[in-house]
Amino acid sequence: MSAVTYELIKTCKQTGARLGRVHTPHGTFETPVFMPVGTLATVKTMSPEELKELGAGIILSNTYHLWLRPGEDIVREAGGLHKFMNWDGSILTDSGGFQVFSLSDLREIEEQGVHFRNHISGEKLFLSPEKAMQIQNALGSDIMMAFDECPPYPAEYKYMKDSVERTSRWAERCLTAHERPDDQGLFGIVQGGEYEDLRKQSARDLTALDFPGYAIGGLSVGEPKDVMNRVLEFTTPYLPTEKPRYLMGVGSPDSLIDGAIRGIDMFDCVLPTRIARNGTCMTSNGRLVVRNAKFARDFSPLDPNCDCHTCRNYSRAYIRHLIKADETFGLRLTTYHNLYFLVKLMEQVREAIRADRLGDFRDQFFEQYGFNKP
Ligand code: PRF
Ligand code: ZN
Repeated sequence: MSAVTYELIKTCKQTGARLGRVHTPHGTFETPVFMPVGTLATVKTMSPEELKELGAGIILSNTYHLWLRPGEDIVREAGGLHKFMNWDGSILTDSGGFQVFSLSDLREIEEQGVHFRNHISGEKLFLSPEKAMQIQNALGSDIMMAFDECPPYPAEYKYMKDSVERTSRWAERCLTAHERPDDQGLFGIVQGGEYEDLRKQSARDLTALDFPGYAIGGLSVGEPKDVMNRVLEFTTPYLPTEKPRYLMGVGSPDSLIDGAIRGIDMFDCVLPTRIARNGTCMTSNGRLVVRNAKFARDFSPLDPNCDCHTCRNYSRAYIRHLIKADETFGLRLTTYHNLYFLVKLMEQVREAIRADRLGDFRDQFFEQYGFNKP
């Protein structure tokens, strides 16, 4: 029995979206789910108690960052990432592949792995499938990700084909190097850019290796929205229905709903926490830049339709004041609200799937959020 299993509860008759449950050694969460990002073993500004309270069942962390500091040995000595950060829910760790490509310059890809420079110290480093597995085994995350290449958008067909084939060989090496299959599940990552035959080839290669779950990578890298939706539509049919599907790095409310409609179960993104720290909130009526001068005397909550701790107790005027004055409490209040907003949104998505009306829910949500406006 795999460390991570998926239970499909039902599919929405209106859209085909999936309602399910993922079981890990640190509990069960319902899907579709949004996973807050805790890059450096903390979801910036939030305590684990607050994450629990706002309804998060799984968070994401990063191999690359924890490898550079404090180093995976320290986390292992602490008793693993859960103990180190005092989070007893599920944890997924990204493999470092994407971070190497997005954060470091001077990278050089070869069959064995990737040479690059530490984005903090400038020191020369090398990451490989084996190293990424060794680090994630030391961290002890519930879900580990295979070491992949996330090519830029757009990329030439020939480049993408070679990259997909290498990512498949790397995935096989990850499986071989994985030392804790009984308490850590390893997910494969489908690449292939916008090319239908390459997505198919990637999905075929990876499903042959029988991972307990599959991610779709290489999206939300600058392509138009309709390209992402089309890629999801032609990729998910090649993935097994009895395993969870994770769309990496996607977290805008519209994309979460449109991803769920295309059969995605898991999402993560820094978007809600990052924009919160620069004074932008997601609300049922669209984005609200609470930093703006027009909120100086607005004593209403961030979102009149939200019942989160922030919205029940604090006004736009107060939060604006805190953020303008560089008071960290302001960042905690907006971060809490944005995470609550996405966690609640996914709860509503699951409720709509249960009632076979996710299509209607999408129309209503888009109308109110303002996505349908020109
Ligand atoms: N691969 C990995 N992590 C990722 C991505 C990917 O393609 C993306 C793409 N949006 C985000 N995070 N390993
Ligand atoms: Zn709120």
